Amino acid sequence: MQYHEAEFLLSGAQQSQWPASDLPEAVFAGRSNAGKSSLINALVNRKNLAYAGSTPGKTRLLNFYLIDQKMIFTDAPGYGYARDNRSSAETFAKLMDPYFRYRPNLKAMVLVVDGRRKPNQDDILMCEYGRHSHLAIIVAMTKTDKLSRSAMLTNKRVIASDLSISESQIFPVDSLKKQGTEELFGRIEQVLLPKAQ
Ligand SMILES: Nc1nc2c(ncn2[C@@H]2O[C@H](COP(=O)(O)OP(=O)(O)OP(=O)(O)O)[C@@H](O)[C@H]2O)c(=O)[nH]1
Ligand SMILES: [Mg+2]
Repeated sequence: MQYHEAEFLLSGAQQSQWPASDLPEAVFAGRSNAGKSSLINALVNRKNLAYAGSTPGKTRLLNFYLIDQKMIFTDAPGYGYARDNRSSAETFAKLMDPYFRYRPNLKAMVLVVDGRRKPNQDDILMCEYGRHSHLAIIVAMTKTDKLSRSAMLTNKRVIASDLSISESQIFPVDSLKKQGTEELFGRIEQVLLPKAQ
């Protein structure tokens, strides 16, 4: 496992609270409980950097992390939490709109989907929103530890087709055992820091 340095920068929602940095940035977006915070922890091999948990709605604000002194990962609140009808991808996108619009160093969206589930309308919307905002889209398919290899491959095909994305941009990961995380980290680095490769 490669070592990565990770530092919590700050947590906020308003533009005035975003960290003043022009390092390339990737936002982790996805349905509530899909595994965004656990994935950030797994990518940098830390247990409790980002706050993860079994109750949906754990992440409330944008949380910014400085990674290896050269890029920023942003953990976003989840959308689609059933008991909170304000949390559809559309409402979420509106809330996040200034961030997508006025954060020039934001380069990529890691769309986090639960590997056992078919993408829903919210995921499709979020993916389109990312494209519309000219972000590179990388899909992280989480919880693959709960799937057989053949089920994982089938679901990967469905996710690619539903999101109109190439299968090569979908990265299966198991955040608990840290399977697939180095490949995903490498891809994010490639997108955010193309010249360094
Ligand atoms: N088995 C398994 N469980 C996972 C994996 N990734 C996340 N989980 C579990 O899924 C639950 C939700 O994980 P979080 O990382 O908090 O999800 P989130 O997307 O950040 O959720 P919100 O902040 O509420 O939007 C937790 O109980 C995690 O332990 C995985 O790869 N495998
Ligand atoms: Mg979270």
